Amino acid sequence: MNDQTKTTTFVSEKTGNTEKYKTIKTGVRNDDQVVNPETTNFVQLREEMRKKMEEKIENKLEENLAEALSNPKSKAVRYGVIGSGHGGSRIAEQFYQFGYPVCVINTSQQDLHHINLPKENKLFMDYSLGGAGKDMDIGSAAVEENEENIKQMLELVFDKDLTKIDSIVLCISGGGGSGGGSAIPLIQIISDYKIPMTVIYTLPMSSEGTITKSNAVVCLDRLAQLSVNKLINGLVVIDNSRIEELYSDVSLGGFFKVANFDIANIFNTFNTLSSLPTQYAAIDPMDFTRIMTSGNCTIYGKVEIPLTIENGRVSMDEDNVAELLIHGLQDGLLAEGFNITDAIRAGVYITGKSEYLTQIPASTFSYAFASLNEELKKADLFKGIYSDERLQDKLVIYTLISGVGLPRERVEMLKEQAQQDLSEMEEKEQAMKSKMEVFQQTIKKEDDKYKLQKKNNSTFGKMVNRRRSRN
Ligand SMILES: Nc1nc2c(ncn2[C@@H]2O[C@H](COP(=O)(O)OP(=O)(O)OP(=O)(O)O)[C@@H](O)[C@H]2O)c(=O)[nH]1
Ligand SMILES: [Mg+2]
Repeated sequence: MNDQTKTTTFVSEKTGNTEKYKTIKTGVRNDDQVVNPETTNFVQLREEMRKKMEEKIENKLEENLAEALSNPKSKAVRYGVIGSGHGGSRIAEQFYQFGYPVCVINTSQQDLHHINLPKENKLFMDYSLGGAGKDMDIGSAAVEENEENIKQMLELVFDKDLTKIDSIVLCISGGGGSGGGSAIPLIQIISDYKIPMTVIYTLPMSSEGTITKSNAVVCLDRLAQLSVNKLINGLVVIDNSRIEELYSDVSLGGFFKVANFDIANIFNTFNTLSSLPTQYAAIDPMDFTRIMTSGNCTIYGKVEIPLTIENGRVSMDEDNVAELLIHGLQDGLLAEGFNITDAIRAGVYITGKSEYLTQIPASTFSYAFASLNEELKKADLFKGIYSDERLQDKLVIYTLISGVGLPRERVEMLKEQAQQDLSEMEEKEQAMKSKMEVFQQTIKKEDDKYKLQKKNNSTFGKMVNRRRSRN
């Protein structure tokens, strides 16, 4: 083998300058491998090398997208996550698995035990018998009593003055006593740090009981007030009953796992994509922050759009893509009953295999975005297109809509269901009492004072008070 190196100069077509070309090896193994400087078209060669290099960079970025989802450095916003109550802690735990700093609180040691976090990131508020038994007053009082412990944990996990993070995400599963009851005092405590805060709030599943449903509505109402008063900067509403519909084939045991993964994964995807470079269209960290802090409620979701591929080419027209996008958008949201025409801002992140993304004409995406903007009644729409090589014959679209009002229909439905269940329960209670009555009595209507007295004198109230006087 006769290896030789040469340096060649040539005139760049682009700049017109004379450039020194790299050293070229002219290894003579057989005729095919010989690079002859006299006959080789260097412009073409350089073009090929540039393409290869671009492919390499592209692959790196694509690799990064998959990796970036669990890389704390590849985030637009450094969120610190707090979970309260059982459901809230489990959603927060899922964020921890994506690499976010997380801490959780609960009145139940049992429930905390199963949360896979370091011990110092979990705070047990020893306030009641264990759990709040769906009594929101207990969740609220437990937080008030533990203010110093909570602050200590926040400063341990997120550093003093919370300097390790830019913003807080507070996860609350509405309906319970610990999570729901804790929400307001917890927000007040966090607000002392003057750090932007987003609440992820879940509404109950369809099969849940009266107290859960009515608690969920009461807590949502309180959070909505805080959102209006800007004590919280974003209120993300997730509806468990909507997720139940989306995953109707998932077993009851696996439901919360699937739901929590989706809730944290989609949020994390927005936060990750907004930090990544793309050769198409980018939503940058500032755009993402603007969407997240638009006030009122925020909803989000993801949808898969199958691509029709013929002979390795995408064969879909503009109308087709736009239609799928608009229909898919509403279907994929993790909440329902909102009026999306209220939206102030929205972010649409389209992801797909770069091979197919480059085949879809820019006008198709523009048309889809324009139709979407019509649908949202001219919200401020941010558009991102990112490659994701994990995807095959489909696009995955992540949508974030903010500034919408409360989900009126859903709230009314929850109130109605709670009211109906309550009447049935009262009837049953009445019937139960009459079964034990020796003499016919008229049951006195309870006023608030009497109710409170009854609560404290109830077996449950007495037990809680005894435990508290021991502490
Ligand atoms: N998305 C989601 N929702 C959950 C999960 N666990 C519970 N929930 C929902 O949250 C509601 C409140 O339940 P919990 O979170 O267990 O209640 P808690 O805050 O611990 O309050 P107490 O049990 O009363 O002390 C339930 O009715 C469910 O709808 C979860 O892991 N994920
Ligand atoms: Mg609980």
